[in-house]
Amino acid sequence: MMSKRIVVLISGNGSNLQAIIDACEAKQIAGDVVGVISNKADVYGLERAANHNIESAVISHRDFESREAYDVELAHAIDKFEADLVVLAGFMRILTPQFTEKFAGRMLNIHPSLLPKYQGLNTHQRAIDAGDTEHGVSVHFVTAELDGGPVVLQAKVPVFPEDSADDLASRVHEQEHRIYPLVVNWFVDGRLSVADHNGQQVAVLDNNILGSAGYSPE
Ligand code: NHR
Ligand code: GAR
Repeated sequence: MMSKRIVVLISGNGSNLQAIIDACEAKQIAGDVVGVISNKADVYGLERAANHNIESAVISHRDFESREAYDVELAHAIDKFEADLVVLAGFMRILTPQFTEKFAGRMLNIHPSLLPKYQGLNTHQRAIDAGDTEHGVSVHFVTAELDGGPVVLQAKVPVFPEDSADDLASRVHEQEHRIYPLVVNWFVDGRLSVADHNGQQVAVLDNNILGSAGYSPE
């Protein structure tokens, strides 16, 4: 089978990008990161791409009058890379329904909470403020509904009483770097897809419909 073409969208550090690049190079993912697109210039994730001779582009949202116009340009850039899969890895711009429709079923996001808890931003602080003893991360398909698409896999971490949001974020990050390459590999291997089930979008892995927590043991 032809190796799949992966395009990663970032806004910052790109440690998840790095985990996916490393997994591709180690042949743990039967694909290649062929392009990286950032909405911000001068972020470290762009350097990571350059270090691996991966083409990158900066498309700044500031150069566009509307979200729609921005997303048209973003979609065009992704199409130029002939992407099979679009991976959001710390990408911080909300995407329009036209964009999510175009890449439906082939766009993943990693969100730092146990969805459906804490959609949106500042998830670690919100988990601490709520007194949660358990927190985590979710990989999900991207739909028009922000952080609302079908969950594929979650990982949990404990929250300790003295944790700062940064402590918790770094504990979650370790899990992110384990689960995101795994899910990307399921997709490129053709084991993972989205289906309509009685009018509901669901994630399907090896012909099994995944529940609201995705493929998570227990
Ligand atoms: N777009 C759609 N339509 N659906 C999703 O599920 C998306 C998405 C775009 C990004 C990532 C998401 C996250 O994992 C993501 C999922 C940015 C914001 C946000 O409020 C919220 C959620 C996510 C990403 N962004 C502000 C905006 O106005 C800008 C914030 C900033 O620049 O710092 O776009 O958490
Ligand atoms: C990750 O923790 C990811 O879950 C989160 O941003 C971080 C990016 O880190 N994503 C969001 O908050 C999306 N709104 P990275 O740039 O080092 O991969």
